[in-house]
Amino acid sequence: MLEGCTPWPGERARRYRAAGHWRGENLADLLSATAATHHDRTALVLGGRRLTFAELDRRVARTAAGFVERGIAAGDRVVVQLPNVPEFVIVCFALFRMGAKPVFSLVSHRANEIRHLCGISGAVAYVVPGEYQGFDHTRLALDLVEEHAALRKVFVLDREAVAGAAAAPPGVLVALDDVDAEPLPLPAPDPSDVAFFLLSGGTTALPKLIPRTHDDYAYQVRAAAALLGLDQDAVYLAVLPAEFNFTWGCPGVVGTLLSGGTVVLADAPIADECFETVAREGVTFTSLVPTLAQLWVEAAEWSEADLSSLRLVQIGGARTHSSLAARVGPVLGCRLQQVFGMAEGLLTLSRPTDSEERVLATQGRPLSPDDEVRIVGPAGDDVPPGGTGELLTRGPYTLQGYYKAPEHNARAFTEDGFYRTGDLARLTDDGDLVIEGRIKDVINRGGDKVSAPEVEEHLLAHPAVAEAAVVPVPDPFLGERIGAYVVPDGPPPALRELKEALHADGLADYKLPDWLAIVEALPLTGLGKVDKKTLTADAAARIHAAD
Ligand code: J2J
Repeated sequence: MLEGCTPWPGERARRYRAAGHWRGENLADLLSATAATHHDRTALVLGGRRLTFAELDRRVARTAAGFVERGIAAGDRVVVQLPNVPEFVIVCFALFRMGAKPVFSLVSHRANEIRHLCGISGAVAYVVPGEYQGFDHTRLALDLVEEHAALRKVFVLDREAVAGAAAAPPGVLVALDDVDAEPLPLPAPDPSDVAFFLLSGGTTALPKLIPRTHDDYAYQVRAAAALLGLDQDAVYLAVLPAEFNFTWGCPGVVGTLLSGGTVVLADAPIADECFETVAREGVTFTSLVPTLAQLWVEAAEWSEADLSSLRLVQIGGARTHSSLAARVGPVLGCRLQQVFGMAEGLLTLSRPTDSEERVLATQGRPLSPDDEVRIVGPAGDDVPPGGTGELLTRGPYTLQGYYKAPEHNARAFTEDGFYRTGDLARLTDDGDLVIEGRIKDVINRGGDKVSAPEVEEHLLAHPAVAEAAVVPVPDPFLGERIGAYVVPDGPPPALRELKEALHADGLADYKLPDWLAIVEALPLTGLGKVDKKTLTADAAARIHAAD
């Protein structure tokens, strides 16, 4: 396994192989094998663009050869930041084929996040859209090339952005279209090695990289696809960003493609546009965060679009209110599946045969019979059956360690390899998981995970801020928003001023505080740490009083 990653202990690896979970297959070959069977069927759709499996496989092979021609080698890391376009899929599978490792970045990430990703991954290349939603990614990429010695290539989706870019060192900027060469015989990547990196939702100031192997991810998507009964008639609408684990492989984009089904990419999650796409393409399933599901349900009550092809909507990523869950099926005319998941691994899902009561009230059961789940109290002991505690897990597709993070790993994993999720959960008598809250210092803003320490660090860098603590504040739509408690240094800053400063710092916009309380001091726990429980309760009371 790539240096800096933690392999599964031998005994468990043998068990997962013996059980047939890990089959020694790599994701690129799996796609080629599907293409060989499904040749002329449609693999990818975006608006009027359609690619058959044969075309997709050929583009992947040519792009892989093109990357090799441009000096990208097996083992290299490549930060990939693209919206939901076919090229995202092509680039990722091309990198899988040649054994280079995509590092998935959200399109909303800015200098702060990308600088860190390039630094920690030692990326040699960065794939960008050009200008997207008013932001000049090419400009940022060129700045980062100057900062990071390892970073020597920037591949740009929009050819015009290459021509229009301010003076770049020769050979650095390359239009993605030009990454194209006669397919080469390339050595197959090792299935037990890292295929790509996902980002952690982050309990630390800077996001950690999650290595996902070919073996573990192929298993995740195969098991999830089997659970949903996917076959070549599946049509998946990728509404959320494709680089989100939920969209990419739960079973999502990869699971649908490897089942011979069609992936329809949505370039915006707007309900009415998505409904037209559902009707036009005969979409059979999709995955949404609760806030989007809410918007869809509201829009569907007015819409005349034909949603009759839709059989299943998966909802996950954040807490789903039972009132919303109850409306999904009747209004959208399909089944609901609750999904609890994490880029680190463990997925729990309700099953198609579950009673309505179970589907509405729980987050279902682990995907794999070999997922091990424990619910523990603060001292690390198992709580009595039915009790609430921290969810710990290990299994055939849950990481054994973040990339190059030995100190953090020592805290995030137990000695026997269980990952401490930081989520509070309980198990029902039927074995279903119910998520009750969390102990990690993260705000879940409508499914977007924001590390409180990261925002605090940026607030503290502002001259008008002496102390800062970031906590979730309740929000009827997003579930939670980002609340900042600030002890000022001199005249108190306004929320707008802080937001502008953090934006200028290069922090992604979804991490900017939504709400500000100026206080004289921050409450402390007996151990002298900021008492976030008190602040969270205080924020909820203030919001409630203001309503
Ligand atoms: C409450 N909290 C949830 C749920 C995730 C499928 C689905 C989601 C993700 C994801 C994913 C939740 N109810 N149903 O990767 O493959 C919160 C928990 C969890 C964190 C992980 C997938 N579903 N959460 O959301 O890595 O706090 O993955 O630990 O972005 O989201 O976030 P992330």
